[in-house]
Amino acid sequence: MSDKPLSANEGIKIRSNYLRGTIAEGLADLSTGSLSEDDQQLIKFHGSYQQDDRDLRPDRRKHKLDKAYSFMIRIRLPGGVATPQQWIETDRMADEFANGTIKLTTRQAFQLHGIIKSNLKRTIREINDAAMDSIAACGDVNRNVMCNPNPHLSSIHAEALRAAQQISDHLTPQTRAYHEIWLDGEKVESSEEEVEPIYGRTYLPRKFKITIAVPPSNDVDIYANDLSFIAIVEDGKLAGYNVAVGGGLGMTHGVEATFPRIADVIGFCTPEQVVDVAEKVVMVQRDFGDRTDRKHARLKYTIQDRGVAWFAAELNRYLGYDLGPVRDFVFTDNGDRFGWTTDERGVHHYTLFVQGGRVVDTPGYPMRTGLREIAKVHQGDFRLTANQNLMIANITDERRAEIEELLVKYGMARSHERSALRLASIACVALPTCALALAEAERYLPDVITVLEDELEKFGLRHDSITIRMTGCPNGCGRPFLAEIGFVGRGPDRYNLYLGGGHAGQRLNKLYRQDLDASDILPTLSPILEAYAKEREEGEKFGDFVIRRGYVTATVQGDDFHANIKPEAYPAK
Ligand code: SRM
Ligand code: SF4
Repeated sequence: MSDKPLSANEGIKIRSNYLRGTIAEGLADLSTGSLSEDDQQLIKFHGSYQQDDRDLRPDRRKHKLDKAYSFMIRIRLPGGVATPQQWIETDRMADEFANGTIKLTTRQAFQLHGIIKSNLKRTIREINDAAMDSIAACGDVNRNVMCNPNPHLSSIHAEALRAAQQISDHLTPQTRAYHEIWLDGEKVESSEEEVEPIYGRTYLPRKFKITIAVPPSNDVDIYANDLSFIAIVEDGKLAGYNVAVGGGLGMTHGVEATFPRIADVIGFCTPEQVVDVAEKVVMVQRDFGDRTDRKHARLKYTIQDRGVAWFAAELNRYLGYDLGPVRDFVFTDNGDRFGWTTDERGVHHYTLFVQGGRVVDTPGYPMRTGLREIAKVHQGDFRLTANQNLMIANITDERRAEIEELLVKYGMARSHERSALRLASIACVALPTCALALAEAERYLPDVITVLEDELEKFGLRHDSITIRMTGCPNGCGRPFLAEIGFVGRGPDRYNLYLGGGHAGQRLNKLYRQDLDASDILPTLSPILEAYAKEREEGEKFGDFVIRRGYVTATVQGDDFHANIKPEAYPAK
């Protein structure tokens, strides 16, 4: 046991009486738009963050006004599946309570932004009325479980989705606090009456993320997750899953003890063992994760410090049986397949490109209205992808023409006729809502891509898929450290450029240039893109090319992320 004091959040959890704190009282106090410091930590477990509009900060400061507080709600959708009715309800709430947009997140969830405190309870209640919830969408618990959003391309996808839903249900916190506070559920008098059999009173040391992938697609980016299951198909049947542990991307600029890390594949389990393995991985992390330092509390550090072999042995001990040997699998990419696809049953799916995951009407492109109209007639479902895009899924032969007509009417039918670079882009939310953003991302990456597109055209690379991701800070919400081209904010209009990520999301990238501003981006990237166009080998991906040609060295694992950076990466003093 460490003799270092526990982090402040541990005390908040202990005092909270299973996540209640004084949230109910805080909501009733309408003299302020904010909640107490402790309750701001606790509402994360209920799926909400207190934020403020950072665009308005300077003006409000000038006029000596409080910050413009509001709340973000993250709606959990295991495997990213939503019914048309749930889409319609979310869309309605976006107008009625939020800022008129829906954000499709990198973990297949909906986010609503800009909800004022007096509307928070009503919004969460209406989310639940629509058979969705926000519990455990954030906080030190297992979050939204991801899964390939193509559940019916084969029967394997359907089985994988079922497993994702089972894991999600099994790991949902048992506290009645959520029901009491938001849904006016009956009050439980004593905390002793309830138990969290998996988490215990202090939940996990930190957030926990799980995903399931069906190779060859790694669109859910398994290597960025605390725990992943990789479907292994043998003789056309699901034999089971490889188990990968210890991935995570967040780090802090200038603190080398923090680093992104890719998950290690440690064994194999049968479909019947999946939920048990998930539970026991969570328990090992519950018991051994570092509760003294939140910057060192994720499973990736537990595994990095104690070793993969230690973790595998401990997991086997918790399970009471051994995981099997890892089986062969291959990932080819981590992007989405856009436009129409038809599955083995002859059912159709349309994947729509949604820039930055923001569903909004803009002049000339009424995407949000179009999707609402589609939801009104659609008889299948919607699938959010982990790349912030949207699949209108399960469209029968008879219904396809009607959906197609609406796609055309609202300008969405050719959403995928864009450069392959843009289609392979992700941007995190960043400004103005994210409290941690150091720079723009969602509002800026589209412009960066526009500038780069002219170069791609010139070099004949328009149809070459190169993953490009931008985040406003190094927490990694847009998974920039797995991109072939990653921009990570360091300050207003200042980005670190990372190159060399694996095209299938299997390798971390490496710092190529620190502190680029808008005017540096094109001159820095253009010669590399030109060299790629002229000198690449047959089938060579951009991330592999920049390593072969020595622009950066390959990052082997997280502890090597800050090593072997070329001196020219740093601007001259
Ligand atoms: Fe994230 C914190 C947005 C996926 C790593 N993330 C935040 C907060 C809540 C900021 C905060 O703590 O105040 C951001 C809210 C912004 C806003 O205004 O909405 C935020 N994260 C997002 C989303 C919405 C980005 C997006 O544009 O899609 C994603 C929501 C996913 C979901 O539905 O659950 C999102 N965040 C991720 C991912 C990607 C993933 O999980 O595949 C990561 C990297 C993987 C990982 O966890 O290591 C990620 N977010 C973080 C971290 C760093 C964690 C760490 O271990 O260091 C933070 C900061 C923290 O936890 O202290 C963070
Ligand atoms: Fe905010 Fe940073 Fe996450 Fe972007 S990466 S959403 S700026 S915490």
